[in-house]
Amino acid sequence: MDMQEQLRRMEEEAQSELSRIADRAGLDALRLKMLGKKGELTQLLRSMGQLPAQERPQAGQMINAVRERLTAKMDELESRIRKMERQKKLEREAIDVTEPRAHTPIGTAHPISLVQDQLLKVFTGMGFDVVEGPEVELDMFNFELLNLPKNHPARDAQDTFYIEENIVLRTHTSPVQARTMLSRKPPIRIVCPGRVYRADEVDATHSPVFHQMEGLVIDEDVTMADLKGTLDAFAKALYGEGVTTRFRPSFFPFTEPSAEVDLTCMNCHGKGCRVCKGTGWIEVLGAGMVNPKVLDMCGIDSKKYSGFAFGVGLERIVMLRYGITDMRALYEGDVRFLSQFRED
Ligand code: 2U9
Repeated sequence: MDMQEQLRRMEEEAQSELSRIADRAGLDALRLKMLGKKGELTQLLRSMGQLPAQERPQAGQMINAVRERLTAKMDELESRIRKMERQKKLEREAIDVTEPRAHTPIGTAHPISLVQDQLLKVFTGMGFDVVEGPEVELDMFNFELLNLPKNHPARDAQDTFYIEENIVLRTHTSPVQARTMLSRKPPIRIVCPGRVYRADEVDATHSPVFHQMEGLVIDEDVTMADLKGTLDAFAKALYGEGVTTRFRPSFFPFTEPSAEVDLTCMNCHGKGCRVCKGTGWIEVLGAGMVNPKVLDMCGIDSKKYSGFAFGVGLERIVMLRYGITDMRALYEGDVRFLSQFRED
């Protein structure tokens, strides 16, 4: 068989194979079979050396023409295959944007967090820093430096969870203030929110774990008027202009003088109702001027500086705000209860 006939058959066969190929693997195989290093056409080109010299140019031209035709056909098929693959990929990855999504419940902030955030906003707005500290505390920071010596009744084993003889679960956030006084110089203006622990029986108004926010201001010439003004501004920011404060004398070892602080009842605006038991006032804060003994123990010169402190229980504010009558609902984690406090 002469070369021309061989070439014709080769092309015919390749064309017929090409018409049957439907995927990339098949095309690659044919390309290799015809045009690869050991491909049929390549071999034919090589064997040209055996032809008489005058026939070579024409043979070369013919082989090249076949190669060009096949290459063009293969390239065309390749582009068709690529389109097909892309189409298949798109179909495989299709997303039905109209399909209803699986229900993903969205959580809400806990009502205690909502109230804590609101209080922090008010105090940071007045220039207070927010400071946090450990919940497992040294006796020294929780009691000693706050003028609660070893035999003080507030340290009774009934009130305090002891980890070791000198390590307790903090019973208030006051140790955070004591630590801050030891590490910072006045002026100090801080609020300390956080979880505190007391060995109380659980009932509608008591829990062994609850939340407080305490505040401390220390500078030169800080007076009871500053305390009153600050808490008054706090009450108004929280409940509106019509709300004011009332101070009643009290006692805390860490403040002197000390006061229980009432706010105008936000339910009846002072007229007297069920919530305030007819008095027109609601007790929400404790406060006082920092006991000079405490200032000195915490490394602050009580002759040069004075300060005030206050404390508020967050649970009480939360219960008043949302009309919750049993504190236990705040700790049970029932989403039917908690989802009622979404603020959006
Ligand atoms: C330092 C000095 C003084 C913090 C204070 C109170 C008054 C107070 C209660 C409110 C409700 C606790 O959660 S509650 O039961 N707190 O009445 N706390 S003055 O006084 C401090 C704290 C730290 C160094």
